[in-house]
Amino acid sequence: MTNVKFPKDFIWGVATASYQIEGSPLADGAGPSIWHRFTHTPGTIHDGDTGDVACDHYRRYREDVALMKSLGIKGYRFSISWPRIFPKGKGRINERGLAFYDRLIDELLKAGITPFVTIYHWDLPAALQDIGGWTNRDIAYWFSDYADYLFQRLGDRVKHWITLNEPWATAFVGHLFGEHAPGMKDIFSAFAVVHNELRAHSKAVEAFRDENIEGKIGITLSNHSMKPASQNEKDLTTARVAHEFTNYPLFLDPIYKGLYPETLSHIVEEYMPKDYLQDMDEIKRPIDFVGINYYSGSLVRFNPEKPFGLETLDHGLPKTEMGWEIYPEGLYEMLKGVQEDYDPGEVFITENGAAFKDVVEDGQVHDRERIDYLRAHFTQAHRAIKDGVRLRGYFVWTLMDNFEWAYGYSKRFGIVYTDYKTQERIVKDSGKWYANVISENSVTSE
Ligand code: IFM
Repeated sequence: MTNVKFPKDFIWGVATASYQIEGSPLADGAGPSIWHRFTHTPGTIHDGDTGDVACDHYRRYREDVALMKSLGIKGYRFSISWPRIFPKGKGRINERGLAFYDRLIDELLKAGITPFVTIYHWDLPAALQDIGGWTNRDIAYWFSDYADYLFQRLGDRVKHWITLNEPWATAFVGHLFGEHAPGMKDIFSAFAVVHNELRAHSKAVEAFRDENIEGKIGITLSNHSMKPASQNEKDLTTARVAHEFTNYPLFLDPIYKGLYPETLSHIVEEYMPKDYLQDMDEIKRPIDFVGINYYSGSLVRFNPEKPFGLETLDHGLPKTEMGWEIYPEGLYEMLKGVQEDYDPGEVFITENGAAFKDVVEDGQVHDRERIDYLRAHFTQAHRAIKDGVRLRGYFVWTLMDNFEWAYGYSKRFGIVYTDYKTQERIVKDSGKWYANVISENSVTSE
């Protein structure tokens, strides 16, 4: 058994997102989001689930903050629902929507928990979708105006801002695979979205700097380890392209270098919006930290029969309830890669966690597998710190079981169990274990 100690001031946190937990999507003058519309479209979501109630956090946030406090949580990453603040995405402001986040932030600060605000975690105002959503170039202005308003109103208390959560998923799961809102299946739209997300991110960072408020701003990116299945030249190149396309390089190369990743750009050039190169200088803009989301990994092999010659294979490792292989070393690879490739001032793991089939027995949830999963990933995070990564915090996905997008409520990722009938929260064994990790600031590996 070895015990690894984390740096003093390391931020142990949990993460959530507005549509996944809040419920009351139209309360207090909010406009509908694309997710509200999508979930109310038959056939889109497992079992016809919606976010209408979710964890009822909009009304129970005080109890949820108290719960976090009782676990010793130091940081809370949550997202703000754009259509609560701007019901039509732009123009008229809805003060009652903002008031909810005002109260939440005050409650967190009172509990000694540092707020990390994600400005966009997928719930675009439906009114903006009606005029093209993320495919419309003007979204860079709509988004930065929205972000700027948050900086002005909440920037006295929020010191960590994340512009976008997993822009890859918005572009490809939402616009190419059609599994997420807005449910489109068009490759040209998907690449236009990537580009407009980068433009919007950059404009918001510019607005943040112009406000001259104290605080840090970054972006959160999804990652899936893509290791070559062999040392064969073709497998190596395919794995490289898969990494550039699926992971942080697709967004961080433009942000840090003003270019899309080299190998990839030759392949996808034809799908990029016309004249995209003219925007690259503006996209390149310093950020203060990078947020890494990491869950799983695959092996990559070249197969000419597959689109772009890309075939992914299992490592042969155990899987979570999502069917995702548990590959903790991939977290180390991502952290190390980000530090070496861009040398960001700070790095946060903004999401990591796992879904398992949880059962309540005598009022308890013995989720041994989740503890093992987290322990293995914490250990890799520690290894990365030892090897020079400026990792400052770790946000477990997620505080409590919630609406897992197209999977509805069928997948449970929480360290707290949500009983959706009664809204009772039950701290799982993993939650108790995590509380102990936080209080000791260390992890014991078996
Ligand atoms: O639930 C999601 C979250 O909204 C974004 N990252 C991945 C999580 C698990 O699928």
